[in-house]
Amino acid sequence: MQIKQLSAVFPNAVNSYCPGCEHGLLLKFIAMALEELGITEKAVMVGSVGCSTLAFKFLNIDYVQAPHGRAPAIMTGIKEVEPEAIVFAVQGDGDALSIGLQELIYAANRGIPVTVFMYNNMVFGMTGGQMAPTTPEGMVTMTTPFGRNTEKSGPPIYSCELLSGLSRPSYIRRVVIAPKPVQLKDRVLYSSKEANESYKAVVSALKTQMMGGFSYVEFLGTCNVNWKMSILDSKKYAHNVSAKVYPPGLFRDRFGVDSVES
Ligand SMILES: Cc1ncc(C[n+]2csc(CCOP(=O)(O)OP(=O)(O)O)c2C)c(N)n1
Ligand code: SF4
Repeated sequence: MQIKQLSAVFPNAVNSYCPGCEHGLLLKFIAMALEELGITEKAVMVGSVGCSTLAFKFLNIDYVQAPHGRAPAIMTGIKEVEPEAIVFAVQGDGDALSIGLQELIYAANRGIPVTVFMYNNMVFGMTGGQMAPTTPEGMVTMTTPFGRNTEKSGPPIYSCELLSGLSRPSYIRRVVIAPKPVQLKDRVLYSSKEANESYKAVVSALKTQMMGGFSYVEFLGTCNVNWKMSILDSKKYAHNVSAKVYPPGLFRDRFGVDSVES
C-alpha cells in the first residue's frame, strides 16, 4: 500500500519521538487536518517548549519559536498582523499550565482566534519526568518519589474546566489520544477509536479558528519513558488513571462544529 504524502509534512521526515509516544501521532493528525481543510499554505505553528517543539523537523509549514510558555502571546501577535493565518501551538502540560498559564488564560479570555493543542502526559517530559501541574495525587515522578502530595503542592489543574469558566473561548474539548489496549487471547490489539476522536477534535478546533473563535483541545497522552513503564502499561495507565482523573468530554462548542460531518 502506498502511503499518501501529506503536503504539510517534509517528504523525508523521520519520527524522532520515543517509541510509543503519541506526540508524533498528534502532529500527523494536525497535518492531515490542514490538508483536509485546505489551509496548509496559511498555517503557522508557534513552538513553545518540550517535546512538541520537535515538530519543526516534520511539519513543512511556517514556524515561529516562542520563549517557554509564551506561545499564546506570540500567536496573538501573529494573528493581529496576519488575520488570515491559521495559527496554532502544541503545548505540553508543563508548558501550558505551569510556565505559561497566564498567557493561555489571557488569549482564551480575549477569545483570540488561535488554537492550542495541549498534550497532557502529566509530567515534564523532555526534561526527565518532573512533577507537572497535572500530575495526579500519588503519582510517582522524578521529583515526587513518594507520590504527589496534594496537601503540599495543591491539587492538579484541570485546564478544560478552568477555561470553561471564561466566556470567550469557543471550543474546548478533552480526548484520550493514547490507543486503548484490548487483550485478545494471547495478543494485544489497540483500539482505533481514540485516533478517530482525536482527529475529529483537531479538525473541529481548526474549523472554530476559521470561524473566528479561540479553540483548545487537551489530549491525554503517555510518556512511557519517564513514567518508567512499558509501552503497553503506559497505554493502560492513560485509560485506567489519566482518563479517570481527567474525564474526556466536550466542554464548549459555540459554533456546533462537532456535529457537522467533515
Ligand atoms: C525558561 C525555561 N525554563 C525551563 C526550560 C526547560 N524545559 C525544557 S522542556 C521542559 C519541560 C516541558 O514539559 P511539558 O511542557 O510538559 O512538555 P513534554 O515534553 O512533556 O511534552 C522544560 C522545563 C526551558 N527550556 N526554558
Ligand atoms: S520524553 Fe516522553 S513526551 Fe517526550 S518524546 Fe519521549 S515519551 Fe514522548
